[in-house]
Amino acid sequence: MEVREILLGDEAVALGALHAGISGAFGYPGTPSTEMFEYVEPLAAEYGIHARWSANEKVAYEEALGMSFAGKRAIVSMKHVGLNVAADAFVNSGVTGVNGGLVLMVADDPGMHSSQNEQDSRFYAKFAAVPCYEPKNQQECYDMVREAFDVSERLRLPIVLRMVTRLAHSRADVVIGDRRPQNGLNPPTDKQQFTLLPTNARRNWAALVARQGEIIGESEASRFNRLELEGRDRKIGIIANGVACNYVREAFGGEVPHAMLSISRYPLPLGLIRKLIEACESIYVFEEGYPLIEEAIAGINGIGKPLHGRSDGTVPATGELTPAIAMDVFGIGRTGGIKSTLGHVPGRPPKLCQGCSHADSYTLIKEVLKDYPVKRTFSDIGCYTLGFYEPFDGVHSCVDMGASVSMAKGASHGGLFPVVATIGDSTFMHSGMTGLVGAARDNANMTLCILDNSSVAMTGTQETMATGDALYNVVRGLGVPEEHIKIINPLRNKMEQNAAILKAEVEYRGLSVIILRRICVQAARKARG
Ligand SMILES: Cc1ncc(C[n+]2csc(CCOP(=O)(O)OP(=O)(O)O)c2C)c(N)n1
Ligand code: SF4
Repeated sequence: MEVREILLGDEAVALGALHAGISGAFGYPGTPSTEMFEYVEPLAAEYGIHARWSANEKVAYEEALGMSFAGKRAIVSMKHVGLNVAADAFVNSGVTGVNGGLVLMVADDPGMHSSQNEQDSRFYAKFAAVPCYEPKNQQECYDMVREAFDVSERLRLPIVLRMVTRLAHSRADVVIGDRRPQNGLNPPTDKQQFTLLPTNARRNWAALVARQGEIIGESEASRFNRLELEGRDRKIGIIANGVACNYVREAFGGEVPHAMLSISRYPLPLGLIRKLIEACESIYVFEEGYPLIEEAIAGINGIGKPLHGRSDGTVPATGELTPAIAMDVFGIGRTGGIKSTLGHVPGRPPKLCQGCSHADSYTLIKEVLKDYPVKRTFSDIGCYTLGFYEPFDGVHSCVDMGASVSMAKGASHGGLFPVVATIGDSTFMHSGMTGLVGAARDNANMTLCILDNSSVAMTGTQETMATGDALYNVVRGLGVPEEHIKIINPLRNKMEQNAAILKAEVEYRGLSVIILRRICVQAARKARG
C-alpha cells in the first residue's frame, strides 16, 4: 500500500535522507534550512544515527566529511550564507571526493525573508565542480535526496541539494519509499585521496576536471531535466529552474503553451539547452536566483536570438520570483486569482519579545554610552540585532557572524573610542571566538558584551554550544584576563550597579568582556515544557 505523509520541503529532505540510510546529520541552524535537522534530531535514537547541532557550518561540513571518510552516509544542512563559512571545506571536498555518500542541503533565501543577502548556492556547486539538484516540490525533495546519495557514492563526489524558502517552508503530501540500511564501516583504501598535499591535490583535481563530460552527460539524461518541445509554440522558448518552473506553469494556468526546458540538475544540460535554442525564435530565462543559466547561454557573442531574463530587465534583477511576476513577463492578463494577500498589511519591523533580556542589555549600554560624543556599537546576528530599532539604537553594524568582534578590534586600532560590541552566545561560539583570540593577544581597547541567553534564540531556541560557566571558561581560555571578565544579570532593577561595571570597563584602556547572562524567555518556556 502506498504510504503518504504531509511534509515541509525541509522535512521531505530529512525523511529522504533517513530512508537513504544516513548514519549522521550535521548542521548549524539558519532559516530556511533549520527544519531539516529538527526533523531528524528526535528520530536519531530510533534510526541509530548521530544528530547534534555543530558549532558552525564549517565544523558541520567537516564532521559530515569525516563520517563519509569512514564509509558512512551523511547529510549536512545550512543556510546559504552558512556555505560561505563552510566554503573552504566544501570546495576542497570536491577535490578529495567522498567515500560514503555525502549530501549538502543548502537553503537559499531569494527575497531575503530572513537573511543578509540572496546569494545563489548553485554557483558554489559550479565552483566546486560537483553536481547540484534543485527540487521544485516536496516529492522531489524526498526523491532527489535519495538519488543524490546514490549518485554521490557512484561518482564519489559530494552532492549539493539547493533549496529555497518557498519550498523549504511549504507542505505537500509525499509518497514514501523503502528504508535502506546504513553502510558498514569502510575507511578509504587510497591514502592520497583525503590528503590534499599539492602532489595529491593536482592528481585529484585533474581527475575531477576530466570527469566533467561524464557528469554533464548525467545531467543531460536526468529525469529531473525536462525538455518539452512537441506540440508547443516555438516563438518563445522558456527555461526555468527549480521552483520557478512551478511559477511559470501556474501563470499559464497549468499547461504552458510554449516550448519549455525545466532544469533541476546541474551542471547545466548544455545539449538540452542547445536543442531549445535551435528550436525557438527567442528565449526567456525565468530563473530563481542569479542569472546563472542566462549568463551561461548568453556567451560573449550572444546566441544569435533574442535572450530575455534578469540581465535585460525582462525579469526583475533582484528578489524572489512569483507566479504574478511570471504573468507579467509572459504578458498574461491578471484576471485570475493571483493577488497579493498582504497588500493591505502595513509593514512592521520585528520586535523583541516581552521580557527579553536583550531589551534590558541595550537599555544598559545606551545609558552608559550617553556620556560619550560617539555612540557607535558593533553588533552581530541574532535576536539582539533588533537592538537596531528605537528605542535602543544600539546596533550600528551587522555583517556576518562574528564580525562584531573583529570589526570592533579593527576600529579600535583605527582610534575609535569607545568601542563596544554585542554578540549572542551562539554567534560567539560560531565565529566570535577566533576574533577574540586576536583581541586578547593585542589587548585591543574594546569592550565585548556577550549576550548569554543560553539559546540559539533567533532560529527557534536550539541548543547552544556553551552557556553559563562553560562560556566563561572559554572566554578565560582565549586569553582575556580574569579581572576584565565581568558577569552581570541585565535586570532593570540592577541598572545602577551594572552601569557602573560597564562604564569602568569601557573606560579601561584594553580588552574587557562583559557577559550579560539571562535566559531567553522563549527558551525558558520551552524548557518548562
Ligand atoms: C553564517 C550564518 N549561519 C547561520 C545564520 C542564521 N542565524 C542567524 S542568528 C543565529 C544565531 C543566533 O543565536 P545567538 O547568537 O545566541 O543570539 P540570540 O538569537 O539567541 O539572541 C543564526 C544561527 C546566519 N545568519 N549566518
Ligand atoms: S526569542 Fe528570546 S532572545 Fe529572541 S526576542 Fe524572544 S526572548 Fe528575546
